[in-house]
Amino acid sequence: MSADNNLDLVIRHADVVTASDRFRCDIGVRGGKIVALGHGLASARQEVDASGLLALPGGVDGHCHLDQPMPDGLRMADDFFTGTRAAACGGTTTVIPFAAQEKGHSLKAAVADYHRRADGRAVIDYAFHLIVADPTPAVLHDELPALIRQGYSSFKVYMTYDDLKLSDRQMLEVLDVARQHGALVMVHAENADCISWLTDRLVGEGRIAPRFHGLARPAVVEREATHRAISFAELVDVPILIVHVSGKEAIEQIRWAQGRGLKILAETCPQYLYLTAEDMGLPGEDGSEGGYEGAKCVCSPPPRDPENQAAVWRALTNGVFSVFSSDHAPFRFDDPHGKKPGGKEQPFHHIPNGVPGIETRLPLLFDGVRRGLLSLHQFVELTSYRPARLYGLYPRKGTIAIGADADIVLWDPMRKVRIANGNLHHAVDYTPYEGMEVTGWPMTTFSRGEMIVRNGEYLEPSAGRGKFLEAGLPEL
Ligand code: DUC
Ligand code: ZN
Ligand code: ZN
Repeated sequence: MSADNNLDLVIRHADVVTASDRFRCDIGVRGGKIVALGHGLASARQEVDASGLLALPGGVDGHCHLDQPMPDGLRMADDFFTGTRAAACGGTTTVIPFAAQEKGHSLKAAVADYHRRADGRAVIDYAFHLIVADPTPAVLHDELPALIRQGYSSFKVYMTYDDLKLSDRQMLEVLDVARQHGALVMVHAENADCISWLTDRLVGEGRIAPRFHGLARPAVVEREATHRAISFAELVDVPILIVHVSGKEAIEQIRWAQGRGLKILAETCPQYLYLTAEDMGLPGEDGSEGGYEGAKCVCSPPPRDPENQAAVWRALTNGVFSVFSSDHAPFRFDDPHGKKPGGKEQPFHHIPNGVPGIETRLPLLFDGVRRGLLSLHQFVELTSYRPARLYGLYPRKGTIAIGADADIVLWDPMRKVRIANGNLHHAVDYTPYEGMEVTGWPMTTFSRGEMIVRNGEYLEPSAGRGKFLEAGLPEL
């Protein structure tokens, strides 16, 4: 092989898997891009042997929360540095967290603030979704159209949470803007009034332990809102994506809509495959209502039961879901700014919602490949290719192809790992998956051709090397 200074990096003997293909080749990288796929490529400044490993497109985590401003003295544990570090160690090379509008404030200001939080901190590339919490005429007619043109082409709306929720009328108005401009709306589908009525009743009865969070948000509450969101999308004639779907009843609504030819996309997350309502607090032996440890698994929608977990796995197998994201929402457990607001154990409705999972997302789903529930191609499709397309980042992200960014993960499909928080790279003091054993782990991660994790070791690339990605319009 002749020396060829043109290539910065060659990954030799790669067993490349994309959403559609599998082939063996060397991967040549120059200037952060894949420039050659072939056999016997000329030697490069850096040579890596990928024998025995899969070469996958780096993961695209299309739903995670990093350094998002929080009300009431709460604080997310992960900022753009620790969050993207953990993502990279988990085989993810692009994250898409949320620039969240506060009611009474402009959306543009939220985006500017969020850039300040990301600048100089991220170690992998990132785009932003928007959260539209106050769709005033100025937001609908000026800010949103301008932001879509500037590379923010997806936005989330909430049907619950007092500080975020939209009325049905507001939902329709936001969906209409998305239709006119080709953007994608992500919907958090839970019925706010049902939740507040159930919460008041539970609290009135003194049923306030973390596990009652699940009883305040039963499946029917998610099912009703899912159906309503689908109806709005049909009325406005625009695709939507229902995020963090937790189980059978919401899945039935989505399948029903898809069967009618509506473009209803859906996302699920690791917590709905691996956690159940019991994780929010088993009754104690003395019949007490479960301890505060259950707060670690409080998220919305809540984890349900094994039958629902099986339904979520089936829907992944059958193509009901387009994307698999972490919904990483990092609150420390033993922390007055986290799961113990004000330093005290709190009634369930004052526990910040969310679980960490940015680093464990890919290994937890890969277990479905080992169990024969998903093909390798489905795994790549759900975790990288489809999120890249839906959020306007393809073909720069989401595949291994000439011209794409060299965001590549060398994956050991046989490696057994027992998940332990001590080995993770986020800034949260727990993982809800502690002690679970998975087979398959990301060994080496390249971001735009730079090796940032080697054999599981984080190489401490410079914070701020991660670039902001202007998203194009969604490709559905
Ligand atoms: N639910 C959300 O809607 N967002 C963050 C985490 C959660 O549990
Ligand atoms: Zn949500
Ligand atoms: Zn979320």
